[in-house]
Order: sequence, then structure tokens, then C-alpha cells
Amino acid sequence: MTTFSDTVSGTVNNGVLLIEINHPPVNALSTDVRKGLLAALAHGETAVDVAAMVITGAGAIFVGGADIREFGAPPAEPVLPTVLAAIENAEKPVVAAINGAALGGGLEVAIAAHRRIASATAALALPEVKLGIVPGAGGTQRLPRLVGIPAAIDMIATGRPAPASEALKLGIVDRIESGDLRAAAIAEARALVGTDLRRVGTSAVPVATTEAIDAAASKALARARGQNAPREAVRLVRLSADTPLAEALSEERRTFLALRDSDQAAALRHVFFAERAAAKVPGLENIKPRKIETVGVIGLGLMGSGIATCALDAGYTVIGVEQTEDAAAKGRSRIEGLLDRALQSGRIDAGAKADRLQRLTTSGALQSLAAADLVIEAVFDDLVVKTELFVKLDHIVRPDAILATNTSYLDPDSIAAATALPERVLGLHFFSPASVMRLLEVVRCARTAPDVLATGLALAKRLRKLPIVCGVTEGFIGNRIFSSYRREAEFLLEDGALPQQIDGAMEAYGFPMGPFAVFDLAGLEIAWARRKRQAATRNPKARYVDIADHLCEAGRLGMKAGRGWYRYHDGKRAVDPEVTALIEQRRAAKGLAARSISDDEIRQRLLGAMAAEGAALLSEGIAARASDIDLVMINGYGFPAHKGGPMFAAEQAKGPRA
Ligand code: 3H9
Repeated sequence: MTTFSDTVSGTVNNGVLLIEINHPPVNALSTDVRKGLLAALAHGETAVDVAAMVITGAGAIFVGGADIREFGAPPAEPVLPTVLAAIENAEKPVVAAINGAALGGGLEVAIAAHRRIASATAALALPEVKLGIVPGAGGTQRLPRLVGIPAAIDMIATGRPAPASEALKLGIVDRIESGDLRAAAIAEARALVGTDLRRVGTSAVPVATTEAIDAAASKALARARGQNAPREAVRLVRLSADTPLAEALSEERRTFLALRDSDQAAALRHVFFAERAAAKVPGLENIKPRKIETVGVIGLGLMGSGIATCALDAGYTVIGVEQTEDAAAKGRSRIEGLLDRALQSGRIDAGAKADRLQRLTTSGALQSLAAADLVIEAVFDDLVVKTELFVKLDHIVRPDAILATNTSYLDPDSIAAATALPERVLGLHFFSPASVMRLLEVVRCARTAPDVLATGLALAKRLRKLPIVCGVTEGFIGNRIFSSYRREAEFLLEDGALPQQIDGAMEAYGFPMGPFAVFDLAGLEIAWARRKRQAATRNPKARYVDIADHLCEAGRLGMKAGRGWYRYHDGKRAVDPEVTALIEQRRAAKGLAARSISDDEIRQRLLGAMAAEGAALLSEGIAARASDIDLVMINGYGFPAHKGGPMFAAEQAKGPRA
């Protein structure tokens, strides 16, 4: 074995130098890996016992991309384009043996090689836009030469992965090997010796019509709202049609470096590392989760059926329970409806649907939950109802089974306290629609046992959710911050702004919808009921805006009612002069003079309110890290990921530290 650097080594096998990148956990292309690859290629080109080369990764991943941790510093030599030029221009054949994920710079390594063989489990992507950047080592020029411009735009501007089978169809890989990948790649490399090598960079770009290219671009950019990288990715891929390779590569590199240093990229890197940090919960390092195979779901309404569907997707056996057999049957058809939708969109096939339905039983009797390892209740948010339910469950499930409540606002500690074994109770706060939304607040109650919390996290991971651990407080992390956001938005109304101006300012910032459009979408009645409940205990000296109460009294309960903060026609919102008049009338009733409020002030105040509530949650120990709060707001409330979340944005606004 020859060592080329700390992370790259090679062995000669039948005249083929097998170059292995071994840089756990994901074989990222650190400076040491790049140095090692370059040295290995130089050795392979000159060594007399080497006729061809194979590049592969150790472990389950080929190469996870550039080393994101190095992005904060100027690029160190040798830069990746230099390494890739050495691969592509090698005199001797170079084959990429793609043993697992080939992402970003990893895929760029593979497509610089002369031939690619992938294992059936490989996934290929150029996910750079998700980090606010574009491929920086030829991806935008080589991929279109392999798959054509429309398909390259689709992959690069969205960052979506292509599984090995699709990569084969598209022409990114030449072969899939289900047996011994390394042996197959060595044989391929030998077979290429003395043949004309395919150098992707110098091959022609397949012709595509302008219509096909424009259609791919508008589809890919439809959801890119305010993000620079996807737009730049499209521009660069288009260049491949008629720009000489060297010129296009230097434009790609210039764009990559500029985006790498941008605020959006810094924010998206923060989000990337925040997600990894959130999974690490202090105190749970050596705690083993309990084994969960059967999940019970009580309440099969919109939320419960979504949760049940997620659990079926994740391979669990599911017992769905409703109050009556009739309601249980309705719940079952709701779940079937969700599975049908997945079938129609091609996410699952008929076999997968049948398999899921086989793992589902529904019943009108709580007693059916006796076999459950974990029960999630998703019934009406009422403390008495939920507490009674938990007390009954105590006598039905095994003593080691876990009980989870999906409450949004109630106190799970008081539910737990009513049970015989409060250590086995936790909160699992799903977001609607539960089969779509990634966020899951995992609520650690006062007495939740560590292995119960660990089980909640393991369940979330298997459900492919993003779990964020939080303590008990009204509304947990997300809804508590959202309440502050709502309060400040209503203060702005009294001070002189109108809903459409406030929504416009926040949508320009990157939210898919401003706050008032969101209130209308969610319906105004739940918040109204809460305000009425709280009326008796509210501090009479605290500022209280009653405009929403007047809207509700007038039957303007939001989008479903066709009227709320806006008027709705065919699902489209329109400004309603009646609402403007009401706001003016309520200001006058309080003797408030409206003043002109700038969009900047709106953004500052609303973002400031979120960050201030976030700071309170941190100081109370409800949230463990500021970055957890950012993830909640990004994944549950539409906060633009490319701004990094309210806590990150507040830090950025303070400017660089002295
Ligand atoms: C790029 O390539 C630009 C190019 O065009 C080059 C231009 C010159 N770097 O996710 P996990 C860490 S941009 C550094 O939990 P999994 C991660 O932080 C890059 N570190 O594992 C974590 O560390 P820790 C394009 C990285 O098995 C640990 O690895 N590439 C990198 O669930 C495990 O990560 C991407 O965007 C990295 N590139 O998933 C791919 N990747 O244990 C990003 C991971 O300390 N990565 N780490 O918390 C992924 O999508 C997933 O990590 C992957 C593995 C699928 C690879």
C-alpha cells in the first residue's frame, strides 16, 4: 500500500492503482484529501506498474463534497479544479467507483473521470444551492455535457439527488454494479487501457431547444424565492451551450467564490450545522432508546391521520383509535386518501401502498392499544379530555410503553402528573400537515426519563423528521415565538401600518406568506378562543389590540370563511376596504394617531420580537441552543432558510464583533 497523504492511499491490483479516500465521516474533500489525490494521480501517471487508476471511497460514502468546514477560510492549494483537471487530462484511464453518496465536489470528481460505475445504493447530487453556493469545480459545465442542459438545470438549481438507477438513465453513470464494485471498476479500468478516453469536459453538449431549457429553468426557480444561488446555477449551466470550457469554468469559479462569501451562504451553512447540532442532546450520549415497532395513534382527524401515515411510511405497525368504529373507519379512509396521493405522485407504488395498509389496524376501542410500544394522542386540545385519556391508557398499555401527547398549547406536565408513571410521558408536537412538515418539537416534561426522550428522538429520526428538544412552556418554542410575532404585528397595525404592507415587507424578506395571510390561512378562531380564555387573567395595563376580536365577531374567521384580514376570491387574497376602515376606527377609538411606518421598521420590529422571545426561551432553559430556535422557525413557520433564522439574523444585524 502507498500512502499519498493522511487520508488517501493506493494499492496496485492487476496493473490498476486503486486510490482510496479515507476521511471519515463523509470523505469530504479537505486540503489533505486534495493533496493526496493529486499525489496519487501523479504517481499513477508515472509508475511503470500502473496502467490505469480507480478512485473510490472508504466506508459507505464515496465523497460527501467539499469540506464545508474549510469554507470560512480562503481556499488552500491545491484547489479542487486543479485536482479535477489532473483526473480528466490523465494519459492513463481513470474510473470512478461510486460506492455510495457522491455529492457536490464528490460528484464533480466522478464526472471528471473517464468512466463511472456505481453501486446500486449510490445517490448522486450537486446540492450546493442548498448551501447558498454553486458547484465550484466544473459541475455546471461537465454535468450538462453528460445529461443535457434541461436535466442539468433541474439537478443543479434544485440540488435534488438522483438515485443510482436514475443516474444511469440520465447518463451520469455508465453502469451499476450490484456485486463487487471495486473488482468491477478495476476490470473496467484495465479494459480502457489503450482506448480513446472519454473526457467529459471536451465533449459536446447535447442539443436542447430553447423552450425545454426555459421550462426547466422556470420550474427549478419557482421555489427559489429570494435565493441567489439557484439563479446563478441556471445562468452558469446555460453558458455550457456556447462558451468555451476554460472561459465557462473560470466564470463558474468566480461565481462560486463570490457566493461562498455571501450572507446567504453563511446563513445556509449555519442551518446545515444547526441541524447536526440539534441531534446531539446533552445527557443522552450513552442512553439507549426503547425498541418501538408498534405505534398507537389516538384521534384520526387531520393531524392524527397524518401522523399515522408517517409512521406507516417509516415501517411501523400502526394502531389507529377513534371514539367510535364509525369514526375509526373514517380515519382509515383519510389515511388511505393520503396514501393514494403518494401513489398518484409516484412517491410510492401499489405494492408499497398495500404493504402500508397491511400494517394498519383501526378501531373504536382504546383497548386495542394494548400491543402498542408508544402511543401518540392527537385528540382535541383540551386538558380534561387529554388527562382522562392518559389515565385510561395507564391501565391499557404495558408499563414500559411510552405515552406522547401532541398538544400545541396545553401543559404536558399536568397531563403526566395525572398518570401512574409520569417518567414515560413526553410531548411530540407535530406540525400540520404532519405527513409533509419536517419539524417535530420533542417536549421533555419535568419527569420524562432520559431513555423515553431518547426514544422520542429515535422515533423522529425514523419518521424522517427534524426533532428539536424543548422544555415545557405555553406554546413550546415555535408557538411562543409566533405569539410574540403576532402581538408585534398587531401593534404595527395600531401604529399606522396595514396588513398588506406588513405582509409585503415580510414576503420581500423571504417569508412565503406574511403574518396576516398566515393567520387567515390557519383560521382566526383558535387564537380568538384563547384570547377569550385569557381575558380574565390578562394584565389590564398591558397593551392589547382588539382588532382581531372585532374581525371574528363580524364572522371574518379567515380564508375558509372567504373573509378575514383579507377578502378571498378563488383562493386569491384581496385587500378589503372594510378591514382598513375597521383598523382606522379602532385606532380612533383608542385615540391613536397613525404614523407612516417604513418596511424596514416593520421588519426590524417583527424580527426583533422573534429574537427577543427566543432569547427569553434560552434564558428560561426551554430551548438548549439559539440554533435550535432558528430551525424551529425555518421548518415550522416559513422563516427563510437563507436568512438563517431569527437568532442568527439578530446576531448578523449586530455586525461583526469587535
Ligand atoms: C461542495 O462540494 C462544493 C463543490 O462544488 C466544491 C467546490 C470547490 N463537509 O449529515 P450527517 C459532517 S459543497 C464537512 O450527520 P449522514 C457533519 O457535519 C458540499 N463536514 O451524516 C457531521 O459532523 P458531526 C456539497 C461534513 O450520514 C458528520 O459529517 N455537499 C460534510 O446522515 C455526519 O454528517 C453537501 O452539501 C461536508 N461536506 O449524512 C453534502 N458533510 O458528526 C452535505 C457532512 O461533527 N452532507 N459533514 O456533526 C450531507 O448531505 C450528509 O452529511 C451526508 C451524510 C449525506 C453526506
